[in-house]
Amino acid sequence: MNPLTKFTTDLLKWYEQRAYPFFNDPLLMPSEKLSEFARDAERLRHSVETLDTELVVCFLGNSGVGKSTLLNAIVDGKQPLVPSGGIGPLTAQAVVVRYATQPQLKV
Ligand SMILES: Nc1nc2c(ncn2[C@@H]2O[C@H](COP(=O)(O)OP(=O)(O)O)[C@@H](O)[C@H]2O)c(=O)[nH]1
Ligand SMILES: [Mg+2]
Repeated sequence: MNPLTKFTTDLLKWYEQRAYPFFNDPLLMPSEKLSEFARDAERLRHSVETLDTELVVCFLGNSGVGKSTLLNAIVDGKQPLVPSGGIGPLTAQAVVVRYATQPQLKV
């Protein structure tokens, strides 16, 4: 489980087991506020479920507009991931870049 998923899951558990029972008292918390918390918790639960699913981002554009440069800067910034700045299309084929614990190249 990634650290953010664990943190959020723990937070939700704390909310359900500790905070909600405490605040579920009209003298302490107006019911509209409690409903707002319930909506926030539901949104957070949904985010946790989708956190580990792959998010596909597509870079499209004419040759030489800076797609590869941008991708390299976003992913690492030090080591180039895809070639950039040459003459003509360098990555004319569709290239898929994915996170992996070990560097690898599949053709
Ligand atoms: N001035 C400027 N040049 C850029 C920028 N991004 C990329 N370049 C240059 O544009 C050229 C082509 O970039 P590249 O990333 O290979 O383009 P791609 O064909 O879209 O992947 C390279 O010489 C880059 O240095 C930018 O934001 N500003
Ligand atoms: Mg390119």
